[in-house]
Parts: sequence; structure tokens; C-alpha cells
Amino acid sequence: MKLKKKNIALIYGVTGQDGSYLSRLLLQKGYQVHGVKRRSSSLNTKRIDDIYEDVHEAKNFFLHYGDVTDGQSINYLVNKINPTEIYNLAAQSHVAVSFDLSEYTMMTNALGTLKILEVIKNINPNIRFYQAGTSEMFGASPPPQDEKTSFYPRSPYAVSKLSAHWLTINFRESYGLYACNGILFNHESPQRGETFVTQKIIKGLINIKNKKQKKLYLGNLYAKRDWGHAKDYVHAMWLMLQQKKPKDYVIATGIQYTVKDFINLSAKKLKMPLTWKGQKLKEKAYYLNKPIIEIDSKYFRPSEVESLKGNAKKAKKELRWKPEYTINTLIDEMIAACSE
Ligand code: NAP
Ligand code: F7E
Repeated sequence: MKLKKKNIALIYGVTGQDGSYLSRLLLQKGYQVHGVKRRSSSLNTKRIDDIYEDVHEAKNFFLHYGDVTDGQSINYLVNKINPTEIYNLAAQSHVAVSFDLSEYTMMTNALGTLKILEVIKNINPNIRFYQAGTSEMFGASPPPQDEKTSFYPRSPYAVSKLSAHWLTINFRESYGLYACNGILFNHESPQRGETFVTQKIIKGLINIKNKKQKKLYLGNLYAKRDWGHAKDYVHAMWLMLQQKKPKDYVIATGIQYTVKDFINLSAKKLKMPLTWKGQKLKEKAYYLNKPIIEIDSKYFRPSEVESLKGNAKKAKKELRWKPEYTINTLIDEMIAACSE
């Protein structure tokens, strides 16, 4: 009997939010998972510590040093591991930071993707490739956004991701690679980085309630986002690589909230009644008669993406994907994890 070749995944960005959920999903599906971590002066593996396997005994989960800006290392790892699938989740993923680190953001997000694509083309064009695209590429295009919506990026981050998006399409069309772009709307979880707005709000409110912090400073309260859960979204990534043909898909919940709505929903769950007073830069939220949320203009971006709401009809139909989480179960889980 001919044995089916084991699925071997190589994940760039394994130490990030999505990398940690994707690793778990693929391990559950029986994959051998190889993750690439960057060298850092302090440990950067806390999100995957519970699935870590000692290097001397590892059977299914392996970590390697690497970086998407280092083409030689990509070449070496792809040759050595011989993966069947590569997921490129590696990025400088913070939109606000991309205005300060524009060159670095382009090098990692755009050139890094190109380097992986070149290695796949040259070493094994049968490797299936997932590129982590983003709703930020729609930027100023009005909602609802789907695969046919025009792109109008509003930050160096969004421009870098749009470049990676088109490179992925170009390599698919030019060399017949099985390469897919996921165009994922915001997705959060207890593993979300602390400087993204949802985690910042939840941690801030809990700290204030527990008297460990006096105030939470935020930027634009009126930006609208379509927030889902990372666990649902990594499932969509995997589904994209299991189809007959490689295509690009929008992944979203189709429901939109403002940042202020997210604060109010979270505060209600934490039993922290808020009263809002003032306008614009002077807008404040009061809890027990004290101002606990204020605006700091340093969190405004040079250009903002005001309104994102995705239409994932294509993914629902072709991938049979649907989100399991709602905004309520997402916030409940983030609060529970933060309160542990
Ligand atoms: P994240 O938590 O910021 O994780 C990013 C990962 O990339 C981390 O593992 C990071 O390593 C790694 N990385 C950064 N620069 C690298 C480099 N030069 N070489 C190798 N690895 C590098 O991001 P996420 O939320 O999991 O998102 C995953 C991907 O989806 C990103 O590409 C992001 O841009 C994209 N995306 C995210 C969302 C969302 O709402 N979360 C939506 C659409 C698209 P360290 O841990 O060492 O920093
Ligand atoms: O901001 C506003 C901010 O940084 C959301 C990344 O994963 O999703 C993420 O990008 C909104 C923006 O996410 C603060 O101006 C107000 O309008 O949580 P965020 P993002 O910029 O939408 C996309 C899909 C990605 O691809 C990215 O990788 O919230 N906002 N006050 C604030 N944002 C932050 N971070 N901090 C504040 O204090």
C-alpha cells in the first residue's frame, strides 16, 4: 500500500498571534509543523510555549531561527524541511508603527514575501503558499469590501501588504504556483499583542478596575472595524490551501463596531458603568465619577482607515467557512484570559 506523504507546514511568524493558533490547528490535523522564530535578546516564544517540544525529542513541532529578510536562510530551511505548505504570517504588523518604520515595514512585508516566493519557484513549485493579506489594503474604499473592491491603502503597512498581494498573484500567474492571498479583516484573541486597540482596552479596563492603572489613553474612538476571532481566521487560511485551485478570499464577520462600541461592550461585561462627556480631544469616559479614558492625539495616525466591513460570501460558498465566534464570545474570552 502506498503511504500518503505526510503534510509538512513551514510557518513564518509562528511566534505571533495567528502563528500560535495556526500551529495548534495543523498539529491537531496531523501535520508536522516547522516554525520560524527570530533571534531576540529576550524570549519571544510565550504564545507557543505550551506546544513546544524539546529539540532532542521533537516529533511534530520544530522551531528554527530565521527571518524573511534573509533570503539565504529561507533557501536553507525550505531545502532542509521540504515543506508541502508555507504560511507567510511574518510581518511588521502594526499600522501606526509602520509610519515610523516605513522602510523596515516594506522590507519585511513586501520584500520578505518576494524572497519566499522566489525560493518556492526555484526549489519546489509544488509547495502551496499562503500570504497574510489584510483589509487595510482597502483603506479608504467604502464598505462593504469584498474581493472585487478597489484597493486604496492608507499606510506604509497597507502599501507593503498590497505589494505582497500582487507579488503573490504575479507568481501564481507567471509560474503556476499554488499561491493564495487571504484578505483578512481584524481578528483578535487572548493572544493579541498588547498595543492593538482591543487588547489595550480590555487590559486597561481590568487594570483600572483592579486599581493598578488610573487612566487609559486612546486615539480615534470613531474608527469602525469588523472584528473576528483569530481561531476562526486561521481555519480559513488552512482551507484556502486545500482547494483545487488557488484563489484569493476575503475573511470577515460582516459586522462593524466603532472603537467606542468595543469599549462600551467590554466595560458592560466588566460591570464598569461608563458615562461619556465632552467632544473631540476633550471626550472622556467616567467611571465612579472619575475620568478613566481620555484622548491622546499621539495615537492618531497621519492617515486613518475610517470604516472596514467585509463581505466573506465567496469564502462561505467555496471554502464552506463560517466564523464560530461573535463579538460577545470574543470579548468574553479575552476578558477571562486577562483576569486569570
Ligand atoms: P503578530 O502577532 O504581530 O505576529 C507577527 C509575526 O511575524 C511574529 O511572529 C513576528 O516575530 C514575526 N516577524 C516579524 N518580522 C519578521 C521577520 N523579519 N522575519 C520573520 N518573522 C518576523 O501578527 P498577527 O496578528 O499574528 O498577524 C499575522 C499576519 O497576518 C501578519 O502578517 C499580519 O500583518 C497579518 N494580518 C493580521 C490581521 C489581524 O487582525 N491580526 C489582519 C490581517 C492581516 P516576533 O514575535 O519575533 O515579533
Ligand atoms: O487599531 C484605533 C486605530 O491597531 C484599530 C492589525 O492587525 O488589523 C490591525 O490593524 C483602530 C484604528 O488595528 C487606539 O486608529 C484608537 O482605527 O487595533 P488597531 P488596525 O490598525 O486596524 C489589520 C486588519 C491588520 O492587518 C493589522 O496588522 O483603533 N485606535 N485608539 C487605536 N489603535 C491602537 N493600536 N491604539 C490606540 O490607542
